Amino acid sequence: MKPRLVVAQRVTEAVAARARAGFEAVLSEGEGMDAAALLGVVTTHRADALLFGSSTPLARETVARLPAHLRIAASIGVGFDHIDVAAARTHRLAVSNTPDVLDECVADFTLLLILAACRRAHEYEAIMRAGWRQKFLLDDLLGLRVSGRTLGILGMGRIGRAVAARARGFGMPILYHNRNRLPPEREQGAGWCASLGELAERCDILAVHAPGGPGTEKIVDRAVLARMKPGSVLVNVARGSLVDEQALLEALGSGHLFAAGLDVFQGEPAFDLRFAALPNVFLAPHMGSATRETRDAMGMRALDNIDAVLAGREAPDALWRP
Ligand code: 8YV
Repeated sequence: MKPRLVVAQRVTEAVAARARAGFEAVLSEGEGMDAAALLGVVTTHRADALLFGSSTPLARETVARLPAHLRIAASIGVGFDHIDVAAARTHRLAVSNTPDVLDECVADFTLLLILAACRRAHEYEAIMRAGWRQKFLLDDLLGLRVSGRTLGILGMGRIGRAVAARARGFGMPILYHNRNRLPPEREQGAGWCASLGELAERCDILAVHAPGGPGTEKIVDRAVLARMKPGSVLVNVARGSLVDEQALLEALGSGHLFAAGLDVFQGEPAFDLRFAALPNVFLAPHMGSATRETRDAMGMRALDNIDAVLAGREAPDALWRP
């Protein structure tokens, strides 16, 4: 008898194939079940395991109502601000995420945002799609040279360090802020700033790589943005909740910031359309991890966690441990 699995949103073909082969699986083709639909199908299918993503929040009330036969809820993604981990612990429900496997692609995407924001990619693209036809002079539409500019990394975890490795290749000095200073082998020459405010003041490009969730809402607030150098750049591939968007819109509109590159927003997918009206913002719809290889690897890693728990072991990427 195969174990019983619910997959709460569409996954890549390779992940779906492994789910079908290893489980009695119910696979949703949609964008992510809401709590009511999830509770219904997990119960009627008598699921042992759940595979889900950030579009299916596991809030306290939902966790409390999940049936006892569900042994693990494995999330596809490294961020877990959509999961009430404390509630999962209370109900002894194993929950897991998928760290490591997306570091390289999210770091690549961060460089894409840095380059696109500094080099005015959105404006150039728009000119081409409108037919170009007008000559530009040597001082028209100038961007910022990336090499030699200091990159400030907020959150020097695995993704932050992968960004730093790439930025070194672009000739960018690196500063970072973490609560605690890293050992030298992890710093690789990057300078530590004791506060986010100090980092904001000293860098030319600020890249946000902090986890979302309680205590991190709007840590890049109006005061932090004001401390950034005039003409500097902000990029965010982490979570929209980390940034005060109203203050960011004002800083971009006034020209205090030269540009921003944004992959994440508050209230996704219904992001604040005022960003789309600004020429100095490069926008993406939360695609940092979106490559075939990485999305496959994320799904496989989530299934590895499910396999472990159903075999009586601890999930390798457990979000709480007894
Ligand atoms: C995912 C992400 O696309 O890993 C994360 O935290 O934000 C993205 O890589 C998303 O979470 C999929 O559920």
